[in-house]
Amino acid sequence: MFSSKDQFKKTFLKRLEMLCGKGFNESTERDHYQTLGNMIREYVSKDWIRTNEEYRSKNEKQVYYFSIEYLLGKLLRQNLINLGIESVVEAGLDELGISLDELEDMEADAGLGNGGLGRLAACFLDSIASLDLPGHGFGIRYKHGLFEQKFVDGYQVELPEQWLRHGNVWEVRKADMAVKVPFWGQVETKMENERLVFRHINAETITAVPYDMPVVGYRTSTVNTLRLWNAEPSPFPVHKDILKYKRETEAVTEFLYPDDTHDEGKILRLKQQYLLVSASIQSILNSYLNTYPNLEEFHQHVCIHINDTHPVLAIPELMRILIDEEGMGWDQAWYITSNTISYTNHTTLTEALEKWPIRIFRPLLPRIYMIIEEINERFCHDLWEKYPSDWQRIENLAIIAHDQVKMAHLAVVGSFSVNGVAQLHTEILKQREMNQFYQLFPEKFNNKTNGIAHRRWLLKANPKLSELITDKIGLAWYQNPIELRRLLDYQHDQAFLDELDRIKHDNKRRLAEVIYKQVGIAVDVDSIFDVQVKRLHAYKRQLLNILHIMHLYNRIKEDPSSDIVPRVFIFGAKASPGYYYAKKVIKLINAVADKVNSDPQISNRIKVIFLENYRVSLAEKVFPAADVSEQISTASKEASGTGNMKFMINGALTVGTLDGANVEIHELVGDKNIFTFGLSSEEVLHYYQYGGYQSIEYYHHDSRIKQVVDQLISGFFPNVYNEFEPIFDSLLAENDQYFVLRDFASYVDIQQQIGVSFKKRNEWQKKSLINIANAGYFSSDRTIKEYADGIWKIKPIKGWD
Ligand code: 26Q
Repeated sequence: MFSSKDQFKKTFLKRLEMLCGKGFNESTERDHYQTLGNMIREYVSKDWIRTNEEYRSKNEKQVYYFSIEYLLGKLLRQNLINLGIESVVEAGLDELGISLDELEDMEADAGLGNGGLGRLAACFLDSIASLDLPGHGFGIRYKHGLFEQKFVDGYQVELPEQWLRHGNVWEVRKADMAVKVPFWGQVETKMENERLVFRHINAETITAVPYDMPVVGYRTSTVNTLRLWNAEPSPFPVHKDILKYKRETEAVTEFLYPDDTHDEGKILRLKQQYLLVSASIQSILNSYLNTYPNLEEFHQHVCIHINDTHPVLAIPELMRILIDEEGMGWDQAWYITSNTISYTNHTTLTEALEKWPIRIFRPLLPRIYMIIEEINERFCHDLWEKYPSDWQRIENLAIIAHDQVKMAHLAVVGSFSVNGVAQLHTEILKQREMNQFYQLFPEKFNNKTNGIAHRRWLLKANPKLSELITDKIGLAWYQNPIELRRLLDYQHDQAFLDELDRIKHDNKRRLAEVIYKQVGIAVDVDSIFDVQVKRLHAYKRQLLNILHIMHLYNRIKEDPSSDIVPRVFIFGAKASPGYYYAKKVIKLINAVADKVNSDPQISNRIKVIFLENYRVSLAEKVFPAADVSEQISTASKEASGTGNMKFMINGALTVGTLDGANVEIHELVGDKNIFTFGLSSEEVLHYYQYGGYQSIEYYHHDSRIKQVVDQLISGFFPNVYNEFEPIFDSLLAENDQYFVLRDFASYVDIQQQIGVSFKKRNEWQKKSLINIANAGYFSSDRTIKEYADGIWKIKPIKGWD
C-alpha cells in the first residue's frame, strides 16, 4: 500500500471510507490522521508478528527495559521516516490536498514522563529496534501524562493532560494477556513437607491489562514492543464496597506523578511501581516458560534493566516468584535474581533518592516487605563478617534503616551492574555518593554516557540541516552517526558555512513564528537565540540566567550606548506543582520578561520569551533554532543532561559548567568551541565538605550582584509585593546553596565573550560546524551498543555491520 504514490492514494481513500464511513469530501483532518495511523499500524503488523516469532524461536537472550516513564512525543512522522515511506506518503497526501504537517498536529504528544529520564527511555527504544536488538519496554499507560502548563498572570497553572481523548492509534489492547497483581492482605506462613511456605492471603487484586505499541526500527524489519499496563478492576472482587474498589483501582494508572522529591510517601506511587514490576515479570515468565522448562537458567536468557530505582521492586518480586511459586531455595533464587537485574542511577542528589516509610510499605506489600527484610538481614550479616564491629558502615549501607526502605541500596545489592549516565557522574558515584558500595562491589560499577535518538533530534527535527549534511557526506550518518565527523573536512568551505547559517536563520524564523503565535512578540531573528529548556530545578540554575538578564537590562538603562549584542532569551520549563521555590523562579522569569519586553528603551536589544508547556513536540522546534545552549547547573549536580546533546547536534554552542556530559562535549570539541565557566565539581564538593563560601561577601563586593539581588525586593517589579523574598532569602539568608552568586561574575564574563564571538560570523559558523561534526558520539545508538555489549550481553538478531 506504500509502494507508490498512486497505490498509497488509492488505499488511503478506500480505508478512509471503511474506517470513518465517510466520503473524502465530508472527511475531517482527524479522519485523515486516523486513517493514516491505521494504515501504518497494519503495514507494520506483519513485521511485528514476525519479529516476535523470531524471538520465540531463536532463544537469544532478551533485555526488558523497565521504566516508570516514557516521554515518546509524537510517533507519526518518526514511524514514516523509519519505515522509509515518508516521501511517498507526503507526496500522495499532497495530491489529495492534505498536508502531512497538519496531520501531525492532530496527534497528541505521548507525554508519559517528566523530562530527561523519560525521554532517555524513549530514545533507547528507538536505538534498540534500529540496531535489531531483542529488547522491549515495559511501562504504565497513564490516562493523563505530565500536566499541561499555562501561565496565568505569570504564575504556573497545571491542567490535566488528555492525550487519550481521541484514542491512540498506535496501541493494541491485549485483554487475553491480562495478569493479576495483589495488594494488602496478610502473609500466612506454614510448614509443608519440612519446608516453610508463604501464602499471601486476603489480598485485593488489580487486573493489569497490557496495551502494546510497536517500536519500529530505522530501515529494518525489526519491530519491538513497548508494553504499557492499564489498571482495571478484577472481575468478581471480594470487596465490601465495589464502587470504591473500582474507583481506587482505576486511580492507580490515572496520573503520572510529577518529579517531586519533596512530596514523598504517596501510596499510589508505590502501587504504580509494584503494578509495573509485578505485571511485567509475570508477562516475561509466561513467555519464558513457553520456551524453557524451568527458571534455573533464567539469568542466562533474560536481563531486566531498571531505569532508576522506580522499578526496583523487580528484585524482591523475582525472588518471591522463584521461592514461593517455583519452590527454589533462597541462595539459588538470589543468584538468579542478582544476575538478572541491572540498574541505572540518574542522580547524586541525596534528597532525590527514593525512600519508603515502612509504615506505608509493609501493609500494602506484606510479602515483598518480608523478602526485603530478609535480603537486608543477610546483607548486613555479610557486612558484619567483612567489617566486624563497624556499626557505622553497616548502618550507612543497610537497605532498611530508620524505619525506611532505601530503594537505591536495594538496587545496588540486588543487581549485577550499576551504571551512571556520564563519566563525571559515575566517578562521583564511585568516589563519593556510593563510595562504600563501590568499595564492596567495585566490579558492579560502570559508566554508560547518555545519548539521544539522532534520527529524531536531527533527521526529523531539522530536515533542512539533515539534507545539507547528506548532500556533503552521504546517507551513512543515519545509521552510523559517527560519520558526522566527516563534516570537519568542510570547516573552511565558505559556501557550506553560509548554507549552515542560512538554515539556522530559517529555523530561527520558524521558531519566531511560534513565539509570535504564543506570546505575541515579534523577535528579531538576527539576535542571538539563547535558550534554556529543561525542568525547573534549583540546581539547574535558571535563576543565574535570569539574574544575568536583569544585569544586562541594568547596564542598558544606565548606559544606553553600552555595547550589548542583541539577544532573545528563550525559556521553557515546568515546575513540579508542589515545588514552591521553582514556581517562584517561573514567576520571576515572567516578571522580568514583562518588564524588559515592554521597555521601549530596551526595544529589540533584549527580549525574554518564556514558552508555555514545554514538551517533546515543542522541543523539536526549539533545538534547531538555537544559537546558544544554556547548560549552567551547579557543577556535580546534573548527572548527564541530554538537552545539551540535542542542541549540539543542531549546531548550537554550549555555555556551560563542567558538569554531567558537558565535560565530554568539552573534551570532544575542545576549549575553543564551547564556553565554560564557573566552579568545577571538585571546588563545589570541596565547599560542601569543608565550608568556606559566604554568599553575602559576593553580594557586598560585587555591585552588579548587589543591584540585581536588591531588585528582587525593592519595588523594581510593579505589583508584586514580597513576591521574590524567598528567592532573595535563598541567596543570602540560606547562603546560596547552588553557588549562583559565586558563579555570577564568571557567567557575565563568558556571556560577554559569547557576544563578541557571535559577531565574528565566520568563526561562529565554524564552531557550530565543529559541534555538529562531533555530536555523533552522543547518539543513543552508541550508548545502546555499550549497554548491549557491556551489561546486557545481547546480540543483534541480524548482526551489526
Ligand atoms: C520521584 C518521587 C516521586 C515522584 C516522582 C519522582 C521522580 C520522577 C522522575 C524523580 C525523578 C525523576 C526524573 C529524573 C530525571 O529525569 N533525571 C535526569 O535523567 C537524565 C537521563 O539520565 C539525566 O540526563 C539528567 O541529568 C537527570 O537529571
